[in-house]
Amino acid sequence: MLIKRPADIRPSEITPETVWRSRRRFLAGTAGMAAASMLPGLASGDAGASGSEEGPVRAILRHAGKPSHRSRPAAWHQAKVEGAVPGSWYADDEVTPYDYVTQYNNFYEFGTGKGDPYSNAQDFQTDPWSVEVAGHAEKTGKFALEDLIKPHQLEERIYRFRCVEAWSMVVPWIGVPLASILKPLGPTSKARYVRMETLHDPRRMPGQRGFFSSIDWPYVEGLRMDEAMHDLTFVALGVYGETMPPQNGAPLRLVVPWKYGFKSIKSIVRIEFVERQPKTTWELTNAREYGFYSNVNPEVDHPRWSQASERRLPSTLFEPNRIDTLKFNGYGDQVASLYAGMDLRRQF
Ligand SMILES: Nc1nc2c(c(=O)[nH]1)N[C@H]1C(S)=C(S)[C@@H](COP(=O)(O)O)O[C@H]1N2
Ligand SMILES: [Mo]
Repeated sequence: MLIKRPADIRPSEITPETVWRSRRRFLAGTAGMAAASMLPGLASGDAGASGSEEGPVRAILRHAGKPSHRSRPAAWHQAKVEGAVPGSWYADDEVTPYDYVTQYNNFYEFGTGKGDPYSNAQDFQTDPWSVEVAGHAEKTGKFALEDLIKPHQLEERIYRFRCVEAWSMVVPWIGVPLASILKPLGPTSKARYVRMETLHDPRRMPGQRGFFSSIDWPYVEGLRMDEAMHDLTFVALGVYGETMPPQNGAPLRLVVPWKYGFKSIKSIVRIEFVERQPKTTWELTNAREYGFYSNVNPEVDHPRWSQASERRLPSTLFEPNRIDTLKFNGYGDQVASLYAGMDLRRQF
C-alpha cells in the first residue's frame, strides 16, 4: 500500500509551517480478524486506531497502489471521480489507511465477516446502474446514475466514521451532498422523510442467498428531510481518489458522519420521498438495540456494550488506540440544532 498526499497547510497550529504527516501501518490480514457483532450472539472484535491530518488540503488524497477490487466502474464515473476537487469538510484526524478502509467492512449482502465484502465483492458489476425515484416529488421514475450525477462537481470530504460496534475510521470520500441530488427532483411538502434501498439481487450478492435470514432484504435506511438536506449528508461515489470499491458500496452510498455507520446505506437503487418515518433494516431486525435516529452518542450505551469510547482503526491488542467517543461524532456544532427538544435517550 502506498498513499501519496501533497503537503497540507495547517492554519492554526503552534508551528505555522507546512506539515506532512503520514503514519503508515500495515495490515496483517484483515480476513477473519473479526466477527460481526451487530447481531446478538456473535462475538465482536477488530483492529482499530488512527492519527490526524488537517488543514485546507490542496489536492485529493489518492491511493496510488493496486486497487482493492477487480470490477471496473463506468467510464463516466471514473472521469467524474478523477475531476473531483478538495471539498469543504476535513476532519482534524489522521486518515485511516486504505487497506483498512477497503478490507475491513460491514456489508452483509456480501457476508457478515469483516473481510467478506472485500473477498466476495471483487467482481460486483455496477455498470450500468440506475436509481428509481418514487414518492412525493415532482420528478419520479428510473434514472440512469449518470444523469443524476452529471450536473454536479464532485468533491472530497474527510469524515470521521463511527460504527455502532464501537470502532471508527477517518475516510477520504469523494462525492456530492445528498441535497444536490434531491433538490432537483422537487420533493413536495408531503416529503417528510427519505427512504432508501440497497440492490436486492441474490445472484450478485451472496449474503442474500441461503439462510442468513436475520435480515429481511433489501437493506433499507432513511432520514428525516432536514437530515437528508443537511450539508454534511453526503453521497459518496469514490474513496481515496478512486471510484468506490464494491465492498464500500459501489457505485453510490450514503455517508452521514454524525450517525452510526449503519445509516450509511450502500449500493443504493431506490430513493423514495415518504410522509411517515420509514422502518429501517436494523430497527426491523432488533428495535431494542437500534433506532431510527442512531446519532452517535457516548451517553447512550448499546444494550450490550458501552458507546463511551471507540477503537480507532488501526488498533491492535498492544496499541488499541481507544479514544473517547464524541457526541454526534464531533459534528455537534453543525447538527445538534436538528434535535433541539428531543429526548435522545428515547429517540436513539
Ligand atoms: N446495504 C448495506 N449498507 C450498509 C451495511 C450493510 O450491511 N448493507 N452496513 C452498514 C454498516 S453497519 C457500516 S459500519 C457501514 C460500513 O461501511 P464501510 O464498510 O465502507 O466502512 O456500512 C453500512 N451500510
Ligand atoms: Mo456499523
